[in-house]
Amino acid sequence: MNDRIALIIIDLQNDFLTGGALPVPDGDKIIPVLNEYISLFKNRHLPIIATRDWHPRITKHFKQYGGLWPPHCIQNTWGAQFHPDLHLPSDIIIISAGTTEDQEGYSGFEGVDHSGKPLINVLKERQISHLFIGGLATDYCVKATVIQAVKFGFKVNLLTDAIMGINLQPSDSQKAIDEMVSQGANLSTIDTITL
Ligand code: VGL
Repeated sequence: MNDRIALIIIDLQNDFLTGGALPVPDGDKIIPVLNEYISLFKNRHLPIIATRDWHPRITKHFKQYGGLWPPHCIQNTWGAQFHPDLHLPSDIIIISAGTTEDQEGYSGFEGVDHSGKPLINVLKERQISHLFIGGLATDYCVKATVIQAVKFGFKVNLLTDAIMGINLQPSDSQKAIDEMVSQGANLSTIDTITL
C-alpha cells in the first residue's frame, strides 16, 4: 500500500539485439511488450529508468582481457545506443553500468546517472520502494539487478513477458527466474500487473 513504484528497463541496447555484437536470442520479441509497460507507466506519470551497459574499450569484462564476452556496448558507439524501436520517454532516467576497466556492471545498482549518482540514491531520493523490472538478459543483468534490489529491501516484480536470456546453458533463464523468485521477487505480466 502506498508504495512508490518505478519501471526499470535493463540494457535494451543495439548490441544485445539483432545485428549487435552479443545478440540475446529472441531479444527483439520483448520490445513491443516493453513499449506497453512504458505506456502504462507514462500514462500514470510514474518514473521510468533505463539501464545501459557502458563499457570502455578495455575492460576485464571482455574475453580479450580475461572476461567472458566479446566486446559490446562500448561507450559512445552504435552498439551501446538504446534500440530505436523502444519508445523511451523524454524524461527517462538513464543509469550507466560497467563504466570502468575493472567493473563487470551486471547489476544496475553498480550504475550511476548522468551526474554520477548511484541508482540506489536515485531511488531513495524519490522514495521509491517497489520496482517493476524487465529487459536483457534474464540470466545476467536482469538477475543481478533483481536480486540486489530485493537485498536492498525493495519490493520487486519481475516482468516475465518482457525478459529474455542468453542461455549459455539451455536452462540458465529458468534457473535465474527460480533464483529470483526464491530470493523474494514476484512475477507479473502485462495482463496481471496492477499498479
Ligand atoms: C549482459 C552479458 C554480458 C546483460 C551484459 O546485459 O545481461 N550479459 N554483459
